[in-house]
Amino acid sequence: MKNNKRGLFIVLEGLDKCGKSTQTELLCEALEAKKMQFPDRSTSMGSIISDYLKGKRDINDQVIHLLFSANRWEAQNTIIETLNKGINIVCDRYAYSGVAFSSAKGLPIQWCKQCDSGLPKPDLVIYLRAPIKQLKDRGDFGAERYEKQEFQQQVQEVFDKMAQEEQFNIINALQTKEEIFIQIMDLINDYIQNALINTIEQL
Ligand code: T5A
Ligand code: NA
Repeated sequence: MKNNKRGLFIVLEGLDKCGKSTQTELLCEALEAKKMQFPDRSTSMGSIISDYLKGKRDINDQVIHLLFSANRWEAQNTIIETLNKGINIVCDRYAYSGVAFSSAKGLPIQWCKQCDSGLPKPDLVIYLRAPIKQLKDRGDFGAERYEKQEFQQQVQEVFDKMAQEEQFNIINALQTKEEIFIQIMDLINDYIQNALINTIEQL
C-alpha cells in the first residue's frame, strides 16, 4: 500500500452463511491483515451473546442489542491502535449487523444505530449478497437463533436499504469462493489507488 501511514479497515457483511468467514480468512492472508469478528465470542460479554445465539438463554431485545454493541466498544482501542500501527484489519460483521438484525426484530433503526455512534468507521464495507433461499442449504444453517428463512429475509431488506445509504460494495455471494475473492481484491486495490486514507473516521 503506497502513501498510507495507517492500515485499512475492511468489513464484510451479509446474511448468515453468505461466506463472510471464508472470505475474511482469504483476505487476511492476502493483505497480511489482523482478523477480527463480531460477535467476538471470546470475551465475557461475547460468551453471554454466544449463549443467547445458541438458545441457551433468553435476553430481551434491547439488552442483547446493547451487548452486541458493547462487544464492539470493548474492541475500540484494539481497532484504532492496530490501524495506527499501519496494520490492515479485515472484520467479519460489524455495527451494520447490529442494526440489520435488531431493527428486523422491530426496534427503531435510529435507536439501533445510536449505540455504535463514535466507533471507528470502516474504509470499505463489502456486502456479500444473496437470497436466503439459496444460502439456507449451506453449512449448518438453522443451528442458531436468527437462522430462520423468514427472519433473514427481513434482515436482507434492512441490509439492502443500508447498502444504498452507506455506500456498501455489493458482491453476488452465489459465485464461487475464488470469483468472490478476486472481486473483493479488485475493489480493495481500486480503493487504495483512489481514496485518501487519512484520519480514522467515526460511525
Ligand atoms: N448479530 C451479529 C446480531 O444480531 N447483532 C450484531 O451486532 C452482530 C455482530 C452470529 C449472529 O449474530 C447476529 C448475526 C448472526 O445471526 P456469526 O457468528 O457471524 O453471527 O454467524 P454467521 O453469519 O451465521 O456465520 P457463518 O459462519 O455461519 O456464515 P458466514 O461466515 O457468512 O459463512 P462461511 O464462510 O462460514 O460459509 C458458510 C458455509 O458456506 C460455504 C462454507 O464452506 C460453509 O460451509 N461457502 C460457500 N459455498 C458455496 N459458494 C461459496 N462462495 C461459499 N462460501 C462459503
Ligand atoms: Na461466520
